[in-house]
This record gives sequence, C-alpha cells and structure tokens, in this order.
Amino acid sequence: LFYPFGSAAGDTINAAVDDGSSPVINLLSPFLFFGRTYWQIYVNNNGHLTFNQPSSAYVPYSFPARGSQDIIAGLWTDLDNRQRGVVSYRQYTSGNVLTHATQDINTHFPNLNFTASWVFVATWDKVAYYSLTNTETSFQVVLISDSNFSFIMMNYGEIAVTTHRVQAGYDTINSTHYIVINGSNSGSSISNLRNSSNVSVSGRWAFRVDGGQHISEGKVFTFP
Ligand SMILES: *[C@@H]1O[C@H](CO)[C@@H](O)[C@H](O)[C@H]1NC(C)=O
Ligand SMILES: *[C@@H]1O[C@H](CO)[C@@H](O)[C@H](O)[C@H]1NC(C)=O
Ligand SMILES: *[C@@H]1O[C@H](CO)[C@@H](O)[C@H](O)[C@H]1NC(C)=O
Ligand SMILES: *[C@@H]1O[C@H](CO)[C@@H](O)[C@H](O)[C@H]1NC(C)=O
Ligand SMILES: *[C@@H]1O[C@H](CO)[C@@H](O)[C@H](O)[C@H]1NC(C)=O
Ligand SMILES: *[C@@H]1O[C@H](CO)[C@@H](O)[C@H](O)[C@H]1NC(C)=O
Ligand SMILES: [Ca+2]
Repeated sequence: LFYPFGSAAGDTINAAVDDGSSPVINLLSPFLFFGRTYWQIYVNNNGHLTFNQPSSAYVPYSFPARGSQDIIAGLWTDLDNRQRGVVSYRQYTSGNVLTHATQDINTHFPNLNFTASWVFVATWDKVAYYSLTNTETSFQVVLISDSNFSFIMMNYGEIAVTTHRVQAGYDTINSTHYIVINGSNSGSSISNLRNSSNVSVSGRWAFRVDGGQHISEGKVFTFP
C-alpha cells in the first residue's frame, strides 16, 4: 500500500522536534490545489502539509473551518517524533514511483488517461503521540500531478488509538472545498482508517484536488 519511504528510499528526514516542520520544500513541478498553484510546501510533524508557512499546530480544528489556509491532513493530531518514529519526504519526477502513481490514478480515476509527471511522498513512520512514547502510528500523504490534474492519496498503516483530538482530510481557504475522511475525527476509532477506503483499497483514500481549472499564461483552461 505504501509508496517507498525512509532513508532507504532517499527521503529527506525531518528533525526530531516536537511540533516541528521541514524547512520550505521547493517543488520541482507546480501543484494545483483548487485553483491555487503552489511551488512550495511544508511537511509538519503533527501530521499535516501546509503551503505558505510551516505549522506547529498540534490541536486540529474541525473541517470546514472557513479559515485562511489550505491544509492537507494525513492525520492531524499531537504526534511527537522525538522519542519514536520518523517523518520524511521526497519528490520524484522520473522512475518507478511515477509509473506506480500513473497506474494507481488510472485505476482510481478511470477515463482521465492520466500520466504522472511529479509525485511527492510524505511519510510518518511509526511516530508516537505526544507523551505516549510507546504508541506507533504510520501513514502517508502522496501528492500526484501531471501539472493540469492533481490528486492526493492518503495511505494508512497501523494507527494507534488516542485521546488527543484528530482530523484527516483537507480544507481550503474559506472552506470552498473540504473533505473529512470518514471516522477520522474520533481518536478511539481511527484504527479503522486502515480498513476503510473510498477507492476500494483498504487503508487508502484518494481525491482529485485540482478543482478542474488551470490558468496558464493568462488563459483559463477547464478540465472535466
Ligand atoms: C492517452 O495518452 C497517451 C499519451 O499521453 C496518448 O498517446 C494516447 O493516445 C491517449 N489515449 C487516449 C484514449 O486518449
Ligand atoms: C494541460 O492542459 C493544456 C491546455 O488544455 C494542454 O495544452 C497541455 O497539453 C496539458 N498538459 C498535460 C500534461 O496534459
Ligand atoms: C475568503 O473570504 C474573505 C471574506 O469573505 C474574502 O475577503 C477573501 O477574498 C476570501 N479568500 C479567498 C481566497 O477566496
Ligand atoms: C483491519 O486491517 C488489518 C490489516 O489488514 C487486519 O489485521 C484487521 O483485522 C482489520 N480489522 C478489522 C476490524 O477489519
Ligand atoms: C462515509 O460515511 C457515510 C455516512 O456514514 C456513508 O454514507 C458513506 O458511504 C461513507 N463513505 C465511504 C467512502 O466509506
Ligand atoms: C473519496 O471520498 C469522498 C468522500 O468520502 C468523495 O467525495 C470522493 O468523490 C471520493 N473519491 C473517489 C475517487 O471516489
Ligand atoms: Ca506534537
């Protein structure tokens, strides 16, 4: 289920800092997110991705928040990689990972004849919850693009139960678009994430997130 990750896959590894983040990651290809084009991203240790600035937020707000940021939450909660677990990421513009992503997207979203040109994989591997150093939670957020279409995929492994607040899905500026993954906002039932899906693959949730519109050289292109 998981895409390659960790030092064996050549990932860059986040510092083991509670509530920390990656430095700014410059994207090798633009990522279209509901009409906004991003050239940078941050991988935040508390289980989410943000675009304009890093985020140390460890208590999730509920989606839709009608807030001022775009956010992608693999599992937004109070994770702590100081004692246990690795948060890492890598982007690809060639190789097997693109082939794999192309196959997955064409399976999950038939009729688009999609060919991935860029894949970004962020992985939280066996990370503990804050103050519960013997817990282990593993999940991945994969961003996939051909520069016109864009997708996000969440892959869930073993997810420990928790009493911390939790939230998985995405939310946009002003919540014009948002998704809460079923059952992801209850810490006592999130272990079921690995058994549920919206694409008939247990543990995987996939969403198309370009918004169907691409602006290039002042022209607006609309896609099905
Ligand atoms: C799908 O895309 C490939 C390459 O982009 C192209 O060669 C092929 O003709 C396309 N197939 C369909 C059914 O549109
Ligand atoms: C993106 O869309 C534009 C406008 O329709 C088209 O010219 C271009 O070939 C598309 N790019 C890809 C990678 O499909
Ligand atoms: C969000 O809503 C505020 C208040 O209505 C508005 O001023 C702002 O332009 C909106 N932002 C976007 C990106 O739509
Ligand atoms: C969830 O999936 C795991 C791994 O596939 C399996 O071991 C477990 O029994 C499943 N739990 C339920 C409630 O289906
Ligand atoms: C999510 O939950 C709702 C309500 O319980 C249900 O109708 C829907 O089918 C579920 N969706 C998926 C993809 O499991
Ligand atoms: C994934 O799930 C959400 C809601 O649960 C749904 O709106 C969306 O269309 C689903 N994607 C696919 C490919 O079915
Ligand atoms: Ca934390």
